[in-house]
Amino acid sequence: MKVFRRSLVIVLLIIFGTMGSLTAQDYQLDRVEPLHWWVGMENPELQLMIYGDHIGQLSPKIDYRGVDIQRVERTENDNYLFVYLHISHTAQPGSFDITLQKDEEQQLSYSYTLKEREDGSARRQGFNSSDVIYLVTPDRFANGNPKNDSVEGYADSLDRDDDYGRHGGDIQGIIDHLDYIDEMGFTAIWLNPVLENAMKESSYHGYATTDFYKVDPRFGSNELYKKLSKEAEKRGIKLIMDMIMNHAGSNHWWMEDPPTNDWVHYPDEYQQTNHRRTTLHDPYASDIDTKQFTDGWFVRSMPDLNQSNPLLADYLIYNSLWWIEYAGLRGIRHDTHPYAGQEYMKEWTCRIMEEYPNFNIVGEEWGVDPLVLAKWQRGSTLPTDYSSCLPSLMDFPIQTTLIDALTKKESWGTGFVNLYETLSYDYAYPNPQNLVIFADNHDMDRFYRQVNQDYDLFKMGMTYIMTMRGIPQFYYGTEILMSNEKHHDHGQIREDFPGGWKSDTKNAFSGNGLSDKKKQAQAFVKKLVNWRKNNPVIHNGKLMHYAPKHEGFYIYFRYNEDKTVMVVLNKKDKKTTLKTDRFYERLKGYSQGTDVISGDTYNLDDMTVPARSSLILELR
Ligand SMILES: [Ca+2]
Ligand SMILES: [Ca+2]
Repeated sequence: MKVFRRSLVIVLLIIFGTMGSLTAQDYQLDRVEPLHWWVGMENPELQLMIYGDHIGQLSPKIDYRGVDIQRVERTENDNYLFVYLHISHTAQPGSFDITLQKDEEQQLSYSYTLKEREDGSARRQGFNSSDVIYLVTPDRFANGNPKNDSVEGYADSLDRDDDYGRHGGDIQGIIDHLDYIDEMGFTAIWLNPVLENAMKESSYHGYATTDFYKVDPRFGSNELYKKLSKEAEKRGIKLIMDMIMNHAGSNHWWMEDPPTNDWVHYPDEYQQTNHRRTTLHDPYASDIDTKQFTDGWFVRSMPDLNQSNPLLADYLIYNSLWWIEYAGLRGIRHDTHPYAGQEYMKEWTCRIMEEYPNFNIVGEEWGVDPLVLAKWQRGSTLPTDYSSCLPSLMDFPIQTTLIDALTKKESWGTGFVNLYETLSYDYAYPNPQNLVIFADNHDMDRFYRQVNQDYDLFKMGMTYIMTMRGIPQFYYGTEILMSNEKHHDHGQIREDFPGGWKSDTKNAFSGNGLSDKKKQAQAFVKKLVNWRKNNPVIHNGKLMHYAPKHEGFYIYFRYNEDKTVMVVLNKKDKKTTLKTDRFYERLKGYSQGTDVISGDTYNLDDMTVPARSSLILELR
């Protein structure tokens, strides 16, 4: 297709070269992106990508007070124009015509709009450690609109029997159940990507973007996504958008007619990434390994975008800013963060944070060693001179060691001591309090499976995540002990939430048909999350923990000037007396503690801790 169009252009040029120039009918305008913009942005520059037949042969003109064309970039493909505007801080909201001319004669015109920003837009507060994030896979949570389950023109249609097919969940379904999310105590929602994935199969997960400016119609529309944001906001819930700068879907519209020959890496011969993320800081890494990591494709269906092309680099940045401003986002979860390379991730994060200084972005770096993660966090001085503006990272080291701590036998070097020691590497992070901690997510076995469906361990893990430093993230369905039968089966991990579909016989929103154990778990999570919500001592209090003595206990304290909370995790099979004298630094002045879940009060000098239990004691 690409070759065909190019040769067509050449043929046309030869024909018209002898006959004179192309006529107005030969030009066609298909897209202008971003779809609109705003006045009063911090950065006065804006890149417009204009796409359509032979657009590249035309010259844009704009006559609007405060808006000037800074420069025009043309590429080897004459179906594109990249127009850089300067929008002065005095420019007023309104619409203007972009006229596209040939030899001073207008061939096409497009009306472009500059909108007014919402009050406080630049100062918006991103998600932070006072929040608990609920992660939802939109196709699998609730079907609020059965009419959009299959959409004409989109090959991947409804098939609820296929774990990897589309199940019909959508944005309306999430809006319909915001009250449930709110009542559970969650104050932020992160949805797996919602942009168009016009892929043949497995499009439900959303990680193969085929249009960066369009919500997938099977999920809803841009307007509905914005409505979700507004409805969430009313309940004090912040919306976090999942974004992917590293790759697009192979059916992305520009793959048939790319703006430049280097728009994606390895356009002609498939090369897969080696996934060796450590090449980016390894002092001994070879160039070939590093290049294969950043430039290789994630998978065959996801072409690797070449962000070292400045036009693409800008395109993606303006796209991210557009969504923040348009949808009122309070944060971004950035997929496969290191894969787009250090330099670009610095530029992307810094330009977003310059525009929104209180915003938050959490990057996915699936490293299990804090030293691999720490270098990415804003303010890091490790290992050398690299510093980006990324405020937060997904805390994979804590997730991994939490599972080890809960499931492995206590010994000198295994069990709780793993967790204790992993936390000691917090020294490497500029801001450990801003890391996102979690027990599971959409890419790994359900937490309940990871702890071998042991309910006591489940409660211990949840207690840890909700009382530890950081920003907890919770995967939908974990509150009702959802578990996947087959190890690492993504389709099963992202199972439908019961009650989200009219025909469901079980309903986790109402509790109808749920087993007692699932109801119990849900009530436990609800109590825990709501308690955390109202306790700043957990949001930003200090932390002190005590070395586990391989007897099955792990004890830590969260404290500030007003309050001290003692957390006791006990893996022992029988009730045990806990000697508390070595905790004197934190117990000074306190004699009793009341468990926030059971309401039971314990004397601190003579504490009998129930078998296999977790206690969150508010000290008095
Ligand atoms: Ca639907
Ligand atoms: Ca890449």
